[in-house]
Amino acid sequence: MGVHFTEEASKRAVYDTGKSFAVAMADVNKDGFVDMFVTNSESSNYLYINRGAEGLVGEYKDLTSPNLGSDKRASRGAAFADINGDGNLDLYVTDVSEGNQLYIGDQRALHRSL
Ligand SMILES: [Ca+2]
Ligand SMILES: [Ca+2]
Repeated sequence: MGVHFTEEASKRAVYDTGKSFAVAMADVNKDGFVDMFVTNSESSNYLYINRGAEGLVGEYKDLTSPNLGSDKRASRGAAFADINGDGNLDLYVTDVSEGNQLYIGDQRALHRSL
């Protein structure tokens, strides 16, 4: 008896061809469904929002925005936590080329903290 997994990245719209290093999962928009952030090197990082609120649980839409590492950074790790205690998740991304990034979330979006 074991656990069987089926690969469904493209079926669930969480497929990109970047050189991915890490994934952080959390309910970023507080709709009750787990969202996904993927770090890439030499291409954009991706923020995928779970479409559970639309009745498509476990299927995703790409909500990557230019402020989440759409440049040619070399992102490696990522973690979500509410670091400023406002009730919204924030995101810390490690980067081996241009410094780590801290993004402050407001439930609707994550904004780079300068
Ligand atoms: Ca969510
Ligand atoms: Ca916060």
